[in-house]
Amino acid sequence: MVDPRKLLPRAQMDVSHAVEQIRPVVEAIAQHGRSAVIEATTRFDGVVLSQLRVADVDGELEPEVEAALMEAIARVRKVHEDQRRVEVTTQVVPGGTVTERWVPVRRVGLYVPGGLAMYPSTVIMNVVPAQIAGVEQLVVCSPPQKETGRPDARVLAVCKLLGVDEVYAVGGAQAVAMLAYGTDECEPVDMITGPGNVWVTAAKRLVRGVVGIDAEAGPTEIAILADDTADPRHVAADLISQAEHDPLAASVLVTSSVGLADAVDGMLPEMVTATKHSERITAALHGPQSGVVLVSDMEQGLQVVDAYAAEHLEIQARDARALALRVRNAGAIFVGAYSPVSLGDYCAGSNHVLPTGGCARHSSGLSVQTFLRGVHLIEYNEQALREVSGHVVTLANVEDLPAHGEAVSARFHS
Ligand code: HSO
Ligand code: ZN
Repeated sequence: MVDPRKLLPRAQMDVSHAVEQIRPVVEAIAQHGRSAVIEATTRFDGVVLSQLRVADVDGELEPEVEAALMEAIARVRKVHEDQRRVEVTTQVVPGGTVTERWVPVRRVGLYVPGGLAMYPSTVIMNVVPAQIAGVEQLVVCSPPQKETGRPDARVLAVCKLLGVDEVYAVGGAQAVAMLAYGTDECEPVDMITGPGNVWVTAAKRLVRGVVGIDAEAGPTEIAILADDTADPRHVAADLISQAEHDPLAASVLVTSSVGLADAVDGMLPEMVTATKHSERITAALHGPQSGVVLVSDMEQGLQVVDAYAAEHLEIQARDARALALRVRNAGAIFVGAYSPVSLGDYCAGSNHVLPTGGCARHSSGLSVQTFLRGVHLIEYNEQALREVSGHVVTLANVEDLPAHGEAVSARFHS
């Protein structure tokens, strides 16, 4: 049988090659700590640091940027506060209960890229859920700039707005290694999240297990499921918007309307030329990962978008909400004409760290849950254990693990 996922091409990123190149750096930091971090920073960033931790976490922001960030923070907080989990106790039998507790990860490291790929909004999308989950210690690492030896002023300003004060001017694979193994000045973390280039991703792959890591993010993707009621100008604008991230970004239109497909196709060249990053947008739109899929009707459209499992799925069609409720696989679904992906990137209140590369088939985006562990508390009294002991012994014997059964029966025969 043809795997429908293979019909829609996806951009690939070669992380394994980078893993081998970065291994010695990570190992040196695991062994020698601070001095190896400083050495790697000198080598890769061309900055000689005397101090890794940033002394005063603060930076300049224009007033309208600060206002927009505050609005984004407020909305993301509002949505994520509703994601708090409640402790549930199930009485299995009288005298026998199981309680599920939700315990936050204690110390989390967030990697924030510097330069072009530095997104203040992504800092919000990582920090806010962690804080709401109850993470006690949040550490940010971001590369030092040549002139100041400090991370980007906007990174520092957002950290200040969010109340994060432990920030290190360390970037790349060396930041991931420092967070995972710790140094004299930086206690190791339990989990690392945040985006990064191929070196950061490779280092995260290397330290996975020593610490928890979030998903490996691939190039961003937008799929739009549209019928003849969609406005071609909006569709084209949204396809362009995510193509703006990366020449490897994917923009896929799935439509039952040849008229819409033609109209979008007709508008794209002029709209692309008029926008600032037309070069990388053109590369993304012309890459094998982008294109138009014509379907016979919305039913078939649903099958295509499910097989593709896009990071972002927009539905611009009649009964958009009803269609959205039938989608099984998507990182986030943007319903109707007035819910573009750009809204979700900044100010919808939803999270923009979402599964890419088809991972939406099995994974969710970043949320409060990402930073919580469900821990079962098992509490049976003597009577409740006695009643079920026969079954435990039987199952232990079936698995040829008699000492398991004896651990129970020992309590009842002296
Ligand atoms: N669309 C990106 C997130 C982002 N967009 C940040 C703008 N800034 C991946 O979901
Ligand atoms: Zn975006």
